[in-house]
Amino acid sequence: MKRLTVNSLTIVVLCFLGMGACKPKNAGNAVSSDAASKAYVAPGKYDEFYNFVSGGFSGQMSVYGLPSGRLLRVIPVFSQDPQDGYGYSEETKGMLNTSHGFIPWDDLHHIEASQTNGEIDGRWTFANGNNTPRLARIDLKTFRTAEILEIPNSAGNHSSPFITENTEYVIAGTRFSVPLDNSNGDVPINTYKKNFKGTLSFVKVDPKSGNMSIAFQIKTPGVDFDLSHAGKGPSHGWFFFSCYNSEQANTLLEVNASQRDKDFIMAVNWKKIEEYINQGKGKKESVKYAHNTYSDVTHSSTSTIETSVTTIDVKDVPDAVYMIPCPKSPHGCDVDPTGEYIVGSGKLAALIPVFSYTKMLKAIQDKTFDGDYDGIPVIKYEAALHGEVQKPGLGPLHTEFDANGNAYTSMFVSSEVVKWSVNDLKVLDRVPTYYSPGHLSVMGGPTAKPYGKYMIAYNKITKDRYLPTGPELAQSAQLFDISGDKMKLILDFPTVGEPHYAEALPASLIEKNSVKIYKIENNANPYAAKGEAQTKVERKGNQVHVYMTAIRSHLTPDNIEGIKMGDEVYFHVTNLEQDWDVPHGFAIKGANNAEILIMPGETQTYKWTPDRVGIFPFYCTDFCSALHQEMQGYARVSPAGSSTPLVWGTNKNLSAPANGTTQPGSGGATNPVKR
Ligand code: K7E
Ligand code: CUA
Repeated sequence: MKRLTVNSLTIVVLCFLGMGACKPKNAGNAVSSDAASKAYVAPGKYDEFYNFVSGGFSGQMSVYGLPSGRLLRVIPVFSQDPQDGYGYSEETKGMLNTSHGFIPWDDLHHIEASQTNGEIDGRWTFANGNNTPRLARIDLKTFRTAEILEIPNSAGNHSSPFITENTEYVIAGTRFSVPLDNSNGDVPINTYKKNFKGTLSFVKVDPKSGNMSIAFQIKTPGVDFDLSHAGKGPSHGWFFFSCYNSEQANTLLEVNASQRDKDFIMAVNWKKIEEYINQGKGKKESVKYAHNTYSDVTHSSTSTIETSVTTIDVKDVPDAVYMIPCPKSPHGCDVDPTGEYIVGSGKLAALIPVFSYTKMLKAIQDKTFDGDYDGIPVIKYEAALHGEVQKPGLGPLHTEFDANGNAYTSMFVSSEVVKWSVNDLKVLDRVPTYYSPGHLSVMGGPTAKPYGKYMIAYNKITKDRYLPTGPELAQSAQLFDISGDKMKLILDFPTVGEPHYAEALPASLIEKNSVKIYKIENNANPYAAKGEAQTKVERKGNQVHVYMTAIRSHLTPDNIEGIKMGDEVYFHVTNLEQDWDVPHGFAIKGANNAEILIMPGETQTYKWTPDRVGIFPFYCTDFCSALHQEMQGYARVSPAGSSTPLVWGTNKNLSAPANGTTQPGSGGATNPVKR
């Protein structure tokens, strides 16, 4: 959620009443040097965890080492990244294709790591695109976005990408209910109740390749789905979704969607729905959505527009969907490691309700219902309730768990983290955060076997916490040692973009699988030049294709003539290196995109449309060797219709004259240059 989601009036009133300290005291001296040394990782030493952090409105995912807080990488996912050419190169543009065309930005909120038997397996992380609904899968061997799947019949994919305990499904619940894609959307907005619907998409993950496909979508009454978590252990087979706006308001939601005392957690028995689907109860509907994959062999993306999806209406799946009342505009919906307890965090509630899976089942069996919500049975609140955490703090948002039966809940309004016992619901400890935490992350917190040890609060507001940087201030993470009874702050570090959810994975699961280079002999990019002998320049109509290689410290060819105004020039650059950590970059003056950064053995393509006649320098953008500054060249652009012949080479005297009369015998091979 973004900054002041709890309406500002509430905050002012609460602060005024002295019910919560909006700015904790002693913000500067909360850390002893003894505590801080726990976050110290000496130069040259490795961190214990990789921490994958959402970038929010940056559309990226960043990777930090823990406990040091050192930034290791920013992985481009839903947004173009000029740092490595993602979304700019011809090969990666397709990753950002959607049914709306090329969409170079999104709002990435949640990270979920793949699991096997309820434990992190270190293969992939998933991420949601909140604006133009999408799901992404990141390959942890390469730290690259391997796949992006658009979600049809959806608007604001917030309740996502939470997964089941064997990564059978990754979920996408719509935040905005809307008229569905193949219905008439040209309706008055105030016909929300009649025409707007919600959907919950169950996306199947291929256990081997990781490839995603939409198995089915459940159509629900129009509400806002906020967050979710899968059941695990005994509750495996169920999914729990918090929803707000059960009032079905379509305007001024801060007031109109805060009317009811309780909204809901929707409990979905997806195993049962699978059965209905297998019995043919689903309906194929025509929709349009993009499915983009990236290959490490062709070093290219493929974007396919899919045209149908299977939907099933909640009304047609009796005994599979129930509502549990949850006070008051719930946000986080978190399941404890045992799978027995479901925690709902009502943003405006002064307590935290904890539901029991066993009690819920019993209530369903005994039909202990309190009427229905648009046909969905509503379980009596008390019948599903394990109990309430009393006076936890103000503005509860998200809860994480450790390995010892404790829960940690972020309090946005009172700026603190509250530790409580899942069994007896007693508050055990509280610690201030600076300021207004959103998500928390305990190491392994959403799994069946948390590692515990550290907890991080991701803060929305930092105010005076760092050196000022003008009106826009850093957002930040705060690392706490939770190995003892009391939580201890040990480190602050600023984050890239706005952090929402994050997950930390033991380095031992990932480190050993990290890809170092791409083998040049496996490079199947159709434009690869797998050696300098294969370099060439070809004209196809007004397209000029440059098959270029890069190796320390020259580009081949580095002189190109015969490009003309009106041409589109494609530089297909293959990095011939086969050593770890030797990328080369490429850029040319006046190109209106980014640079590209090419990893060893890879081919990437840079498109340039010259806008004037003249000489255009190009160069390697990554400081790759002592003679990196020498890694440069020139392209000559002649007027349209001129007769300058197409010639190219490296360490070769090209013979095209100034006025464009053709010389015989020009063009072709390269004189090899020693490294
Ligand atoms: Cu609370 Cu989008 Cu998960 Cu942010 S959401 S904080
Ligand atoms: Cu290659 Cu600098």
